[in-house]
Amino acid sequence: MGQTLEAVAIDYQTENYRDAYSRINAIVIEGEAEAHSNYLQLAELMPEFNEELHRLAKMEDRHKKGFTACGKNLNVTPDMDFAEKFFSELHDNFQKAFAIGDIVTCLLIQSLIIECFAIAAYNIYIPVADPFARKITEGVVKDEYLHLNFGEEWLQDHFENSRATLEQANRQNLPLVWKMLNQVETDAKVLGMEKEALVEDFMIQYGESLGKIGFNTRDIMRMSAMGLVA
Ligand code: Y39
Ligand code: FE
Ligand code: FE
Ligand code: FE
Repeated sequence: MGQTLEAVAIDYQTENYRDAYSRINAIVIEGEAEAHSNYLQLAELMPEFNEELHRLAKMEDRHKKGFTACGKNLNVTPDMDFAEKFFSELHDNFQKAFAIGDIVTCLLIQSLIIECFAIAAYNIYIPVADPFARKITEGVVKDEYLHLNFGEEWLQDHFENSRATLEQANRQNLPLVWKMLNQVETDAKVLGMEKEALVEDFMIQYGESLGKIGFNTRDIMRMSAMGLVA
């Protein structure tokens, strides 16, 4: 895509850049912290994967530390209040699903939706990041594919029993992603990240995952459209 080919000079020290970074950086830090906690909660629901899920949780904690360093490196104070609100609806839906032991919905929210969101955002960020953040983000994004893969494999193995719940959880949570993207569109653009590129990468990744799990093309089209009408 054009974004990776055009060499756009970005001044990482401007007030404008650092102001936008205070929100995007906070979102990423909060997202990693919640992902850490979500995998620990998933471990409670899936004791047979306890060790693996603790390993994934530990990676998320490392990611959080890495991105915290990225903010410090630019002398930015992350706006954590903004970030907490940003994730609150997805967070609440995960907690509600956890409370009733709904593994399928928890996996859809964390391992599919949030991981695909992270993969899209990090891949789009890498070419426009400052050199310090670029190195960290390159390391992080590799792990996010492992997290996505965990959810894909389990849901693939339990597809027939999960299908209806996945459709329902998709209907409830995909619209939140578009709402979240709209909230950060302006800030992301200041960082050199176009909303169209984020949406495109998210949809490609998410659609591919639904396909791996067992949905057909028609299902994937229908499920993807859920977000767009919200
Ligand atoms: O699994 C993970 O590590 C995911 C928590 C991290 C999500 C990060 C969310 C990134 C959204 C950034 C939006 C920038 C435009
Ligand atoms: Fe593109
Ligand atoms: Fe992560
Ligand atoms: Fe992750």
